[in-house]
Amino acid sequence: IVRFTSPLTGADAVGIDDGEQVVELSGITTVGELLRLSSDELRDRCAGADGPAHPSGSVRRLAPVDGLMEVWAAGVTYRRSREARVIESERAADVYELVYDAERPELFFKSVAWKVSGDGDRIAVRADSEIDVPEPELGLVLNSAGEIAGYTVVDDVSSRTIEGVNPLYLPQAKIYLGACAVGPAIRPVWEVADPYALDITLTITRAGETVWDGKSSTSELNRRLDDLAGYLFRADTFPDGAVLATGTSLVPDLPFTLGDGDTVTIGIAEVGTLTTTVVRGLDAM
Ligand code: DO4
Ligand code: MG
Repeated sequence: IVRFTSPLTGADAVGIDDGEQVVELSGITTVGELLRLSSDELRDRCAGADGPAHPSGSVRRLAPVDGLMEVWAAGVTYRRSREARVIESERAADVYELVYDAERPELFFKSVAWKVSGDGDRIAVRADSEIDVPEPELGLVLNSAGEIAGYTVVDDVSSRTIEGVNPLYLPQAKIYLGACAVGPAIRPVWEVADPYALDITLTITRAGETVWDGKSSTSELNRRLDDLAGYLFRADTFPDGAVLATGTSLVPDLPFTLGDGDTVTIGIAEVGTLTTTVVRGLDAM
């Protein structure tokens, strides 16, 4: 499922991309509208796509997040994330140790829809931070009933400098313009046989050279996906659905940091590849 600029009208559109062509879903203009449907209704709606068709490579994809959709994220759901945060936070290390094993997961708000970057867009590191990293994460696309409707790729771009000083600074480390990228598409839930067996890769290139790369798998996740979604919907409503990033398992060793002009490529098997370019500071976004 892709959100894109219609070459016919120039307006935002939603369609089904089979790799060769994108077929518009007539009567639907936002992903949020699709996420008001149940998973069964969504499946029927996708199978019946009958709008204008465009060659797959010819449409500009937009982040598949719009309307009233919100992006949320889970934290410390992989051992590697716990380890890296214990090292960087020193005196507050217990906070991360405790939440890794706690029944209630860490969930935090990440972005409103209109601020989300898509595939081919820019992401940003803060000008008041020294160590900044991408966080490649499997994103759950949740419908308004809280069901997993599909999967996407999320980059939970983060300032390690700011979070490392004090975990109470987490919103400043995690929520700012350019800190959230989602895309390039939504892979429907019925097309992914086992979401706990997906390879995740991260490649960071600088002036054409790879400066960091790594690989992990959702098999290392310390939580159940339905459980994370259940906590998000326990005491809140999402009329247009939500994206919930499920935590990172790839964290470069200190003192690696993203730099201005870096290219970040995140691949999740069966879900997609999200590529963005880093800029430094608000003025460059
Ligand atoms: O606990 C802070 C954030 C953790 C996080 O974003 C992650 O584990 O991916
Ligand atoms: Mg994260």
